[in-house]
Amino acid sequence: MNELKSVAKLNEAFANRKNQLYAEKDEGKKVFGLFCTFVPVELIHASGSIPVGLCGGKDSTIPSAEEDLPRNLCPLIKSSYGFKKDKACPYFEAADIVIGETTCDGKKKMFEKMEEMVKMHVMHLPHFRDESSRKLWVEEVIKFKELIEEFTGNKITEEKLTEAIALENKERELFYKIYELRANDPTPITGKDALSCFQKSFLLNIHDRIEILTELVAELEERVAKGEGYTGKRILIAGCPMTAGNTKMVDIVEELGAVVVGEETCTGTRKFENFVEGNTIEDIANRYFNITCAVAYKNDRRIERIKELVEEQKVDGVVYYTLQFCHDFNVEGVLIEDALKEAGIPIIRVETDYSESDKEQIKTRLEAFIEMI
Ligand code: BJ8
Repeated sequence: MNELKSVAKLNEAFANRKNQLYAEKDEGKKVFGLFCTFVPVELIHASGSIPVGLCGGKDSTIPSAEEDLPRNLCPLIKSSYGFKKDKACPYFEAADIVIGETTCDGKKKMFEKMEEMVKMHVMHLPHFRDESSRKLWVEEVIKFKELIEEFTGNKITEEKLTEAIALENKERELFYKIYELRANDPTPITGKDALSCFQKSFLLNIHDRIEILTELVAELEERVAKGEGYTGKRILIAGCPMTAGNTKMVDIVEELGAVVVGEETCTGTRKFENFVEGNTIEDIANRYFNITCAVAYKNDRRIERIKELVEEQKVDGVVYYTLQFCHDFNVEGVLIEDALKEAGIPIIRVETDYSESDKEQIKTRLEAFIEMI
């Protein structure tokens, strides 16, 4: 099948992004480096600044990180730290400030060490999902707005905020549409290309993203109308984010002839689901508060959402993917496996890191799983 033109355009925009970002910086815009989908990017846009996701998906920077951090730590945390230490990520180097959050223990403690290398602000994310936690989070988002205004010297006006909300909501709408199209059989896009869209959407300029994703939707609609696309066992990957540089699971699944039709991850549904409903700071805070990350205590909504996605995307089996030493997603995986088995949904749990050393072993396990479902 011919390459999607919009995906080629996305790759081109990515190749130019570093220069474009530094040019925007030269114009006086501040760059905010981000680790997590909990950070409300609308506020950053509304101040005339630029949010960018930071590197953290490669093995290459881990040895340098392990000189400072314990080895038995999540590879995403070590890789990110190593990228900053080695000055190997252009986005990290462009960032005027890095925003962290109190999600998992490893990240939050790593931030204390990273603060020696870069200016940081850490948001307090409560782990309960009750009303008092929601209020605390609204307060944190207000504090974040104040920090942005002070740091950039730009006032976040109601008008700018409304504009920023509309832009981010537009991108969410496009990702919803892409998911609807992926629900077709044959599915019009590979998991590999879909993941690339998610990974790059953390890096590209918001206007470029909207333009390219709009074109992608049109191309996928055309494929669906012609009945073109990819067949094979339909897989949902659920679990940890697959940060740029990390395509290991999708590669293995698709090398085995199956096709990934959804990602219940922060490089998937957790990035785009739920709109900001309204134009106040509280409306923004509420949208982010509902992200179903495994760091939450009692995260039942996540289990329900995975079951719904299995139905919506016509999934044959779930690959539950965790990074080594990610206790939140690993332990929650036990609860999810129980719930899915009870519902008669095939699931396999895979724990891995960024190295290639276990690839063949994972391939053998997944091959048997895919044959069985
Ligand atoms: S909202 S998933 S981006 S915290 S770093 S938790 S893999 S041990 S990244 Fe995440 Fe925000 Fe949640 Fe999404 Fe585990 Fe590693 Fe921690 Fe991780």
